[in-house]
Amino acid sequence: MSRILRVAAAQSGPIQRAESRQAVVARLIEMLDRAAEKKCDLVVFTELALTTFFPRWYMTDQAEVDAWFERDMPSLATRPLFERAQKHGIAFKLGYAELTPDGHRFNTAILVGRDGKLLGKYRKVHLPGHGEFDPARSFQHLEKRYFEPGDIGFPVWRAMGGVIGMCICNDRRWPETWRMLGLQGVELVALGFNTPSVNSQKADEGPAQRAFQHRLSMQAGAYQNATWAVAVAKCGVEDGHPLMGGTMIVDPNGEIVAEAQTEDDELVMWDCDLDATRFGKETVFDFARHRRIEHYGRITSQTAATPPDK
Ligand code: CDT
Repeated sequence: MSRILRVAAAQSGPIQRAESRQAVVARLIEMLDRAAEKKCDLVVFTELALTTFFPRWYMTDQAEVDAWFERDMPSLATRPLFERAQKHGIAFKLGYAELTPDGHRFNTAILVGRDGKLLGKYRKVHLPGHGEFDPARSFQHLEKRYFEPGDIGFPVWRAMGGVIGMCICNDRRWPETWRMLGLQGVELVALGFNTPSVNSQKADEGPAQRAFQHRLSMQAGAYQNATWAVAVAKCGVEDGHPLMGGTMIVDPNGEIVAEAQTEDDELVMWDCDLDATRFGKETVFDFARHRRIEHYGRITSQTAATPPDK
């Protein structure tokens, strides 16, 4: 049986603060339709795909914060996306801000199967930024204020003939994320990102360096775990704040095989042969033969780096 997944990375251009969920969902459906025309199996949408990147705004009124969150999924606004995907028989991954019935807030991604049913959920573990207004930054990044760290680890799912995992934006910079997924035999990692084009704490770190760090993280994660990796940007200028592009599909050898050309709504497609993950998994990254867990204790027993006294 062929294990080729035709994947569409559905990059979102900017979403302005005033743009309604309905208008955004219409844009996502337009990309979904184009992916269906091309006979894609899976469409990967970005992180917080339904709104502007609201953690850049400092808010103190909880009602104002909660207006950016979804209490139900599908919600009234997103139901048309679920229905259209089901009609096409296409699976999708969607990122959104989740408010749970018992009042917890997460930066979440879901995987929805071809039948429109929820296959899996992931909640972002590595939350970047800060929790209070920081006047020293050129702009704010308040994910630590608005979200709790994910509480369900790094699950993977058997789906579409393969093993699929998800992570979200900043997670891609952490080898721990990739290895947790790799240790479960992941064959395709889907993620979305909202990455400012400039470092708010280092003005001379601009788009070129940010793009380099993004590629480095994606390519290393894919290669070192012999997995396909699909990274989908939200990008362009949102209310004066530039987000970098760089939507890409990376093969299990760490090579970028397809990349976006714009900072707008754009589809990037590739036929991902899941069997191409076998070689790496059975040779240089055959974890069972080569990993030496007796030397890895620090990875789960400490957070801060502790250099020797002298
Ligand atoms: N959305 C997200 O996680 N963005 C971060 C920005 C880091 S700067 C605080 C990223 O890692 O791309």
